[in-house]
Amino acid sequence: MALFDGTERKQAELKKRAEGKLPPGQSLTLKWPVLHYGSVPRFDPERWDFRVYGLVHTPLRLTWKDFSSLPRFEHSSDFHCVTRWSRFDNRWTGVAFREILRRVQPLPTASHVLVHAEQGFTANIPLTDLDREDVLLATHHDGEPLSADHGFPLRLIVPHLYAWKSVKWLRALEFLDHDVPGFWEKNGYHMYGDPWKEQRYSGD
Ligand SMILES: Nc1nc2c(c(=O)[nH]1)N[C@H]1C(S)=C(S)[C@@H](COP(=O)(O)O)O[C@H]1N2
Ligand SMILES: [Mo]
Repeated sequence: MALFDGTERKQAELKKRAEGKLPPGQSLTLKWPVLHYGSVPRFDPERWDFRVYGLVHTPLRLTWKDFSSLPRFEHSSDFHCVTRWSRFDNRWTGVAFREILRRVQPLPTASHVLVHAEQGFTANIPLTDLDREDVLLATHHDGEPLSADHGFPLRLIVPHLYAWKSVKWLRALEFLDHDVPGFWEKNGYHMYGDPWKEQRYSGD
C-alpha cells in the first residue's frame, strides 16, 4: 500500500488550502523534489569558503571550520517552487541571516544582495527581504545534513519568495546599492518572486 495515495494527498492539500497556507496556482507535494540548473557540485572542505563583500562595513571570509562554529538557529517554514509545487513544514537548521548581518554591518546605502552559488549561479534579493527572522543559511533539513542535491553543505532559505531564491551550494553574498538580475531573473523570471502574488515571470 502506498503511504500517501491520491486521495490522502488531495485531502492534505485541501486542508492546507483551507488554512490559507497554499499560494495560488500551487499543489502540495509530500515528497521533496530536486530541482536545479546544471550539475551537483562537489564539496571540498579545504577549498570551500563563504564570503560577504560589497557594501558592508566588515567584509567576511569564513572557512568551513569557521562557519561551523557560528551560533545555530532553527526555523520551520513552507517552500514554494515556481514550477507549482509546495512543500510544507520544513525544519531548517543553520545560521540566522541576521547573525551574518550583525557581523558584517551593511552600509546605509546597501539595498540589495546578489547571492552567489557554485558554478556562477546567482539570485537577487532586496536586503529587507533577507533581514527577517525566518531567513537562514541552512546546513540541515528535518534534522539531517542537506544531501548533495539539496545544496550540501550550505543553502539559503527565503521562505516568503519562490524557491529559486533559496540558493543551493551558497558561497557568497554581495551587498549592492541597486537591483541586478540573477541567473533565473535574466532568463525571464520575475525580479522579486512573491508566490502569493504569483510573480512567476517578468511582467507578472
Ligand atoms: N545553486 C542553485 N540553487 C538553486 C537552484 C539552482 O539551479 N542552482 N534552483 C532553485 C530552484 S528553481 C528551486 S525550486 C530550489 C529547489 O530546491 P530543492 O532541489 O532542494 O527542492 O532550489 C533553488 N536553488
Ligand atoms: Mo523552482
